[in-house]
Amino acid sequence: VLIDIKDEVARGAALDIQQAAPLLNSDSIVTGTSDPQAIAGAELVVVSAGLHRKPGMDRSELLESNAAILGDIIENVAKYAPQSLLIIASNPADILTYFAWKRTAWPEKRVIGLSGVLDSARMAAFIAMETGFSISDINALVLGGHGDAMVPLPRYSCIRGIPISHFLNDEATKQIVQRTRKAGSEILGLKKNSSAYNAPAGAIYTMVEAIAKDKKRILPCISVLNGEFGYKNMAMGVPCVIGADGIEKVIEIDLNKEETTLLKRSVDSIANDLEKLDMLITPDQNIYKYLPN
Ligand code: LAC
Repeated sequence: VLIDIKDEVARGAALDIQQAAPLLNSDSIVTGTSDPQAIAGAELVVVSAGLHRKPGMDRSELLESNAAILGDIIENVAKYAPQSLLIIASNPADILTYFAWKRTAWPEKRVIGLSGVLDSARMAAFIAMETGFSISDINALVLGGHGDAMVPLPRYSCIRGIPISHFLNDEATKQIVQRTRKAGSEILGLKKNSSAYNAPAGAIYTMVEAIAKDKKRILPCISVLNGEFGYKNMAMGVPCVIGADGIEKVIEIDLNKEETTLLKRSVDSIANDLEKLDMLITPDQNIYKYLPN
């Protein structure tokens, strides 16, 4: 079921998907509505509502408006689908994932944010474009926040198990890292009236499939941290085992000095936004300050 405050828009979008079902050999029934109660009993809810950026804007600039939009939505999810898992795709995704976790007071593993699957796909696409090798053999990893300070990790990126440093020199790798960080803005700058759409949709599909089929995939997703990588009371992209229970485990990988510094920079930018969120939410729902261990 698709839900939008604009009832007819939701119904139209649902019909469009329904009419694609025969072509995808799918017997799914897709409906659209503005009634939040339609999610009653849902096992998984994906929230992609909110404003998108205009060219030149930072994702953090959406915080105030999108926290307001998500406040009501999260309340409805907690009310009508209290047993569900929640995927947050709205921006700024790290902050809003934390916000959703705080608001629902659900266990950390049930609230998952979209970031690393998308950012890693982008990095993999750039590696394929640069090397000319099949995307089937390319595996990239991006951690940290879903903002310009995100941390693409060339050392953990490979082509059929062979580190990318075997194929790409430092300069080429640096370009790929930079382009990955700005990949969303690059698209926005070209399209102007819409942010990226297909790659985020594909990333959400990947996460939903891992949950629905209990695949135990290792996917970089935004998780609320409880000491992992040295941080707690905040959320950011980390490697997660994703299955039917949501984030079944956060996998802590070794980071070298440079990678640790880059992650800290990303954390600082998230912390900055969390403080803004702190001012936006009422005292009884107050968040704790993030605390590096
Ligand atoms: C992007 C937006 C969706 O990265 O955050 O394209």
